[in-house]
Amino acid sequence: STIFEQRKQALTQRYEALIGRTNEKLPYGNGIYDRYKYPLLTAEHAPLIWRYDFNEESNPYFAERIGVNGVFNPGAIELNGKFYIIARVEGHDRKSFFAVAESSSGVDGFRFWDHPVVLPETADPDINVYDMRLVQHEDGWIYGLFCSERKDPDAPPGDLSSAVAQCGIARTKDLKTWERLADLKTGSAQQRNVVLHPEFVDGKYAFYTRPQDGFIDAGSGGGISWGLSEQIENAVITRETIIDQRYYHTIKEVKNGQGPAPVRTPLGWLHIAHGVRGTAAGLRYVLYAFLSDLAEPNRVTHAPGGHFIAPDGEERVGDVSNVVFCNGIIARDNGEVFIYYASSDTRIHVATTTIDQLLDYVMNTPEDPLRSYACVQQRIALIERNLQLK
Ligand code: M1P
Repeated sequence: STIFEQRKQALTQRYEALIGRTNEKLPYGNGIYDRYKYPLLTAEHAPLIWRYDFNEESNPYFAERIGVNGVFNPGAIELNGKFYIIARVEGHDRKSFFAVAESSSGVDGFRFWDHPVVLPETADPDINVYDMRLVQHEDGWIYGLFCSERKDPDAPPGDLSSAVAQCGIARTKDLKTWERLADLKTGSAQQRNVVLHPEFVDGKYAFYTRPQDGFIDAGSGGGISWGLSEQIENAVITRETIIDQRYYHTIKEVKNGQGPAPVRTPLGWLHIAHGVRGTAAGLRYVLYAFLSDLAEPNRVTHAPGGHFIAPDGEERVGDVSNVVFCNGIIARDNGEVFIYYASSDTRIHVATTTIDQLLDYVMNTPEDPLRSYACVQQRIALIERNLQLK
C-alpha cells in the first residue's frame, strides 16, 4: 500500500483508540473533588479531517495541512442528559475558534463534532475569540459570552502587540446555529472574563465583569465586578461595582476573574473563579471558589482562603505554564458536579464532585487570615482541636 494509505490507517487507528480510551478517577482525592488520569481533550483530539487533506493526489504523504496547537479553556453545558464542551481550539496560526465536543459520561469519550462553530462577526471583525462561557438563561436562550480581541487602533506604529479585549455575545438554541449580538458596552477600556448570570436580577440581565486598564494588566481594575443591563441586544452596563476584590499577598493579588456562570444551590450561588499572582517564573493561575447570596448574587457570603485547584503534575507545563483556568461547569439534577478546566493553555481536564461537597468546602474552609502569624494561629487552633480527638 502507499505511504498515504499506511499513514491514514495508522493515524485513524491511533485517533479512535484515543477517543475510546476509558478515563480513571485518581485514588484518594482531597475529599473536595476527584481528578482523573487523562486529560479529556488535547490537540490530538482534533479530528483528522480538520488537519489532514484526505485526497491522496494532493496529499501523497498524508501530511498535516492545518495543524491544531492546543485545546483549552472550555465552556460546558448538559443538554438532554449529554455533556457538551465548547472548547477554545487554537490553530498553528495562533488564532482560536470554538468547537463542540460531546460525551455520554462527562469524563471520557469526548468527540468533536465534524464542524467547528461558525461564529458570525460584527461590523468590526474580531481578530481572535476565546474562553466562551455557556449559560442556559431563564429567558430560554443559551448564551455564549466570550473574549473578542482586536488590534488596538491607537497603538503607535511598530507596536503590533497592543490589543483591545471586549466581551462578545452570541446565542443559540442547539449549539449549532449562532446569532451574534452586539458586544457588551461598559465604561472600561478592556474587558475579559465576562459572564452572564443565568437568572434575571430586578428584571435585568446581570453580568460578572472584569474591567482592566491594559490587555494583560488589570491595573486599577479592582477585581470581579457586577453590572446590570436592561436588554441583551445592545447590552450596556452603566455602573460596575466590585464584588470580589484583588488583595495583597493572596492568590488573587495581580488579577482575578469569574469562571463559569455560578451554580444555584439551596444555600447560595456557588462560584468558581481564577486568581493570578506574580512569581519569578511568571504569572501563576489557580482556581478558587466562593458563595454568594441567592437573592443578591453580588453579595459574597463565604470566601474560603487559598486555592481550590492549582496546577499539578503535567498540568504545570504547557504553552503558558503554571496555569489552571476554568470557564465550564455542569451541575446535574442529582447533585453531581463536573468541573471542566484547562491546564497551561494546552489541554482540558475534568474534576468531579458534588454540590454537597462544594458547599461543605466553601462553608467550612477558613478565610485567608492575610498574615503569616494569623495563619499559624488558625492552624494551631485546628491542631489543638484534633489533638483532643486523636
Ligand atoms: O494565559 C492564561 C490566561 O490568560 C488570560 O486570562 P486573564 O484575562 O484572567 O488574564 C486569558 O487569555 C486566558 O485565556 C488564559 O488562559
